[in-house]
Amino acid sequence: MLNLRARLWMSFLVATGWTACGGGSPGGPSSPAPPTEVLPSRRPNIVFVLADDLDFRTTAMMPRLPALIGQRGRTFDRAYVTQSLCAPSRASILTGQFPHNHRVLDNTGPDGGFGAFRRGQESSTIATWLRAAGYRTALIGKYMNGYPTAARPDYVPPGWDEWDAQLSDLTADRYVNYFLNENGTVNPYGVADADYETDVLTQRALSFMDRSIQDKKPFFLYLAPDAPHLPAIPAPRHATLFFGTEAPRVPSFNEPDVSDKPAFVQNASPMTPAEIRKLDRTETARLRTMLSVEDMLADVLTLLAANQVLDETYVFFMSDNGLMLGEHRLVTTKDVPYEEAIRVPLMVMGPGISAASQDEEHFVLNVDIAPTLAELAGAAVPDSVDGRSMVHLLRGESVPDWRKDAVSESISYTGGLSAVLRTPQYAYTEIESGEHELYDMRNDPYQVSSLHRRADPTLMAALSSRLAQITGCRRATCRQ
Ligand SMILES: [Ca+2]
Ligand SMILES: [Ca+2]
Repeated sequence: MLNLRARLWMSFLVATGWTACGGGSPGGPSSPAPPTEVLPSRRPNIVFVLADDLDFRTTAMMPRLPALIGQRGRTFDRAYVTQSLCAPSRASILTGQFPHNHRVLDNTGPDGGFGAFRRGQESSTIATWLRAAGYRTALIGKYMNGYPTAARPDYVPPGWDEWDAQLSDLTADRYVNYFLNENGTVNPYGVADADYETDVLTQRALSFMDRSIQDKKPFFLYLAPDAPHLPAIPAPRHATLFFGTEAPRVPSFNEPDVSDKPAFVQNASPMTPAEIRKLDRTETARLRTMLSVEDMLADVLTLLAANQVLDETYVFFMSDNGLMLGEHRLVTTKDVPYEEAIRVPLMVMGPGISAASQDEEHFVLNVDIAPTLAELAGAAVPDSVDGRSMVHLLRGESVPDWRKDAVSESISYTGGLSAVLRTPQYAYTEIESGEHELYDMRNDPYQVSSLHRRADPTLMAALSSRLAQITGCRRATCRQ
């Protein structure tokens, strides 16, 4: 297995002109290739890989990701999600809408998960738009929390030609002991090495891409492994790596003084040494599960290169939300208004995108994904979309009227509805309880000391007004 993987990896490096793992482009990272001005004559394929709960700190520890995508495409430093929770974020990715518009506000309950999404949103998604434009579409992996509760186990939503979705409501282990609905047939998987979820999804994805390429059909692949979501169970081949990894000991780690914070943080006890050791083991396990996702990416890119379609395929790598790893005493929570939860990795490679390029300036959101994929595919975008296509940003072109701030909404953990406005300088939070937070992100990037009690009231009022504008936006008003 390892030998085969090593050979696939080497053939990928050779096929794509790479000489060494982690080594940069043939011209070196300092001399990126000029962007291609001409779009491919055929419509591009699109592969969208979505990790689950992968935060930006863990992303930075992934050993092969830079060579696989980062150094070959564009990395966005200011990628945020409109709600840092699985189902609301996935609903935003699939529809291009804010949670306050698609109304999938939680993972469970009447306003949560698959039930809420199926009720109002499934008939118009990136899948239905791209399929209507002539694309062959596939969802492989995690669809929505609670799928397929209240529907038949063989239920396949509209818009998907290939459907290999995990039955999320029938597994607690995610990586092992699960069921896949494979185009209407439910198949069980166990605990054997060959049943490991990420690898099974990879094989299904390779088969779908191979068939589409042979049939000369442009394809859209939405590939969503469960990694590194808890319980993080690594593949046996990765089970002993990264021994001794720690959760990042940043200035906000196990924050001693939380008197500046809202009640939901003040109510969290400091972590004990035993709890910190447990968190470190959890982070080690999460990182191990990401090695299988790197194998997945490598296998996907190898297949594209071997079929000479790598230069007409866009590959996205993103996460649905981040995760708290002990910052402000918050341990593996996510639906909270802090940077580590709301900011996500986003890397894109493909035709017209410069190698080793970085966007440090523009706020891009999960609601921008659907309109971006639609523009790349030449598909029509319905007016219901709140996000904007970032195709010009992918190419490094200037977009003067691009948004200057981002908002992430939250419902679960903060003691009521909350929302955070992120501007280049500030992170400003309002909670339904009447509590506020304000951080100067340039001087306090770890959000250790909230300034809300001593801030200029004019500044607070301006931030509050802007926050209300976005949390009440709809369609075109969100895009302004
Ligand atoms: Ca998630
Ligand atoms: Ca503090």
